[in-house]
Amino acid sequence: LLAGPEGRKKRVCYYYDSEVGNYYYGQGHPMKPHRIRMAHSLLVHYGLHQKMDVFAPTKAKERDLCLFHADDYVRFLKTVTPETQHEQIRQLKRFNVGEDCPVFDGLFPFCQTYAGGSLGGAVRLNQKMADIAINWAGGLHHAKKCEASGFCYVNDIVLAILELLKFHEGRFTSSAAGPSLLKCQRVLYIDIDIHHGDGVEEAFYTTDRVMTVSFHKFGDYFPGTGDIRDVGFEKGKYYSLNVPLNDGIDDESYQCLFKPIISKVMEVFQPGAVVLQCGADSLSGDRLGCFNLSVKGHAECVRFMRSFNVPLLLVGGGGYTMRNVARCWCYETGVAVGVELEDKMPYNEYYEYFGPDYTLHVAPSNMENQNSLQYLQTIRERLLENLSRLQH
Ligand code: TV7
Ligand code: CA
Ligand code: ZN
Repeated sequence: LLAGPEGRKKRVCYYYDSEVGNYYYGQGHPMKPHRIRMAHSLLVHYGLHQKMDVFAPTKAKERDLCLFHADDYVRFLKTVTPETQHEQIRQLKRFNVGEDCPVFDGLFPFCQTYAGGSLGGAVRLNQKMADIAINWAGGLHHAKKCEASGFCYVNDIVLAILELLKFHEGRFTSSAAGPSLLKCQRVLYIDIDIHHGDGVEEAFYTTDRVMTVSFHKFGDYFPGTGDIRDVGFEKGKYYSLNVPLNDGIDDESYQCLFKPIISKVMEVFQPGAVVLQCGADSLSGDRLGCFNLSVKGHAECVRFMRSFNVPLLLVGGGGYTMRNVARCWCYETGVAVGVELEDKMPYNEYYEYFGPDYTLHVAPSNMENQNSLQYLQTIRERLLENLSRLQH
């Protein structure tokens, strides 16, 4: 069979827990797990569940989480409750649990659930039972080894990458003794959330087995890291890539960086698997974000990564205007399975959220794009130059 422009048909597996939408960070908090349930409802009403293997994630065990996180931090997450947190002020401070990362009812099972989805997806890709795995509840990229940060408690992405590294081999290289079958296991991580993927970058900053690439707003914006000059350290030098952006970036400007940079990365790094964090706070009109991407522009990153025919794990992340998050992840699920969804929405449980238009796509705004052509060209050249330094 000839592959069309969308490439070969893919076996897609999808992880969704029917409880995830009930977890609640607290009044006024912008992070709302309910958006995962909205996205699920929408994609089910589009019939996408019939085109994938749908799984309820197995909750990650304490010892799974400890493959990256410190034992005492995981123990704290497991035992702290909204009622008893006041007796542990020192611990709360130490683990950065408070305003951005509050203690709420069911915090630990929430962590186990979203980490379980990403881990389950990684295992399934390793078993070669799927080409693409999806966990929209995952993508919590700020969590550190012994610290919560930016709405994230455990780093499901780091855990999934560690799992993928167990199996995925990329290209073969030649040893000094002549050509031999030396295994080079490499995973590529790409992060299109508007925030810098600092937790994942930090975890793999000194290794050449994981390349991290984050596109983010940079300058007076959380978490403050992700300078273009931060390229990795020691063995990891040039294996971290940061693409700092200004307000108002649109689809065209974004893709004129994403495509050439990622093409070069795929060519020189040749990963055995790719993890794409699809944070939807880079969409136009996000409550916390300030970019101007359309759902199609955002999803173009998914379409592009899918075209390489390398095992692909899609995770969620940020996204604070719930109706647009649901639109985005529903449409991207369609891209993964290879169907183009009708703009007119089917009726669904959350239909009233999508008024007055009830369409999947919404027009980006007329906000100014503060990324000049000159700026885009300059950073593209600098990043491609860094990439040329790790060739061979
Ligand atoms: C992946 N921005 C996570 C992005 C994490 C951003 C921040 C808030 C925020 C928190 C609230 C709240 C908020 C309206 C927005 C320096 C501070 C300022 C806490 C009030 N409303 C992801 C994290 C970022 C909490 N944090 O990448 C409770 O905005 O800028 C900061 C830090 C100190 C703490 N304060 C905010 O998208 C998932 N927080 C309302 C209630
Ligand atoms: Ca990012
Ligand atoms: Zn974000």
